[in-house]
Parts: sequence; structure tokens; C-alpha cells
Amino acid sequence: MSPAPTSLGKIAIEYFGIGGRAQPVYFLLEDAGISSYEKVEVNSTNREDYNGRKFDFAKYPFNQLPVVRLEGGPCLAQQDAILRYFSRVLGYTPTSFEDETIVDMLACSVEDLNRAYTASVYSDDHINQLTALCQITAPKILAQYEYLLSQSKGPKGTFIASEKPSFPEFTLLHIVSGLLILSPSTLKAFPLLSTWYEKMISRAGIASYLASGRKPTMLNGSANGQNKVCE
Ligand SMILES: N[C@@H](CCC(=O)N[C@@H](CS)C(=O)NCC(=O)O)C(=O)O
Repeated sequence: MSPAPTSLGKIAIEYFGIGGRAQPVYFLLEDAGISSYEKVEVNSTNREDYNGRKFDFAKYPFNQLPVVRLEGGPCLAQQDAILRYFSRVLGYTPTSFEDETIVDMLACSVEDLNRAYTASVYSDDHINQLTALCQITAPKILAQYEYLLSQSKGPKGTFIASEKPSFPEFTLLHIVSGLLILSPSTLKAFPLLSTWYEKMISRAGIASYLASGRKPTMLNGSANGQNKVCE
């Protein structure tokens, strides 16, 4: 088995001009102090071109975005595989087998939450769906993360598997940020998760990214997720 690369050349990330499934990747790279990645944007002007070329499996292995191209390296697709790749190369993988397993479980759960969140955002019945998400679905799942944090090996209330965030925590940051817009009291019942969120947004790379104006304004491809729906 070849060893994981120890450095990264030029990185190009192809995605739409929104946060979406690329946002966690931007967060992880920025957290690692990498802000020089190229963003290749698919937008209304070149969408037809993308629709025509996305069945080139060598360039779009799963015919979807995000896709990451690494200079002299592989073409990466699938959000969690991309995050795992960068987390391995950039030193975000927990050192113990047990903690890696926790991260894998967390990744599956955060993907479930992400799907529930985006399904509500894109729903025709988005007001009711988003309200139910904030009041019923999300609190049940966030309670699970609160418990995980209470069991964390890092300082209590910091990160879920170690002293550093694991790759699904960058997706969780994206979703929690979205939930806080929909319902500002989202974290009220979750003190450890509140501390986790504050620590995430205060990490040097993330804080400077948030202040830089580089973060896409649109969280998703629909404006439904940009406004408050409940307390
Ligand atoms: N399982 C994939 C899902 C990717 C996905 O759903 N991509 C959507 C945007 S978020 C997409 O490319 N839509 C346009 C298309 O299918 O051409 C992942 O985790 O990356």
C-alpha cells in the first residue's frame, strides 16, 4: 500500500457558487491555513457546458460535484471521501482506532442530518419542513452530539474525537451555522455543543476565513435556508 502523500500541490475545487457540499471542504482547508485553492465555479452561464461534460468519468467519476483536482494527484469526488483525504494528509485523523471509529460513526450521522437539512431547504413546503427540522429532528440529533462531546477524549466540550476537529465536524459546522440562521436558539439546550461551535469559529484559520468575505453567502442553492423560521 502506498503511503498517504505528505504535502499538497495546487488544489482546484469545482462546485457551484454556494456553500453546499463544498463548504466543509473549504472549512477544513482554511482551518489548515490553506486558502490558495482555486474555485472553479459552475453557474447559470456555464451550467449547460457542465451538464454536457459531467459524464466524462475521468473528470467527474460520479457525474456530480464537488470534484477536487490535485496537481499531480488524483481526481477526488464524494464530499466525505474528499474530506477524509484532506484530513489524512493534513493531520486531522485521530490517532487511535477507537477514535477513528467514532469519527466514522459521526460522519454517517452528520450525512443523515445534512440530508434532512437540505431536503427541508429545497422542499416546496419549506416553511413547515424547516420548522419541523429545527424543532423536532435537529434537537434529537444534536442531543447525540452533546453526549459524544461529554465522552470526548479532548478537553470536555471541545472536539468530538480529539484535540482537533475531525472531518465530519467541518460538515457539522456548516449545518449548525445554517440551523442557527433558521432558529437562533438551536444550541440553547446544548452547552457542550455551544462551546464546540464557539471553538470551531474561533480557530485561527476559520476565524480569518469568516472575516475574509471568501465564504459563499448562499448556504445552499435555494434562498429558503437564509432566513429565520422560528425562535
Ligand atoms: N454523494 C455525493 C452527492 C453529490 C451531490 O449531490 N452533488 C450535487 C450538488 S450538492 C450535484 O452535483 N448536482 C448536480 C448534478 O447532479 O449534476 C457527495 O457526497 O458528494
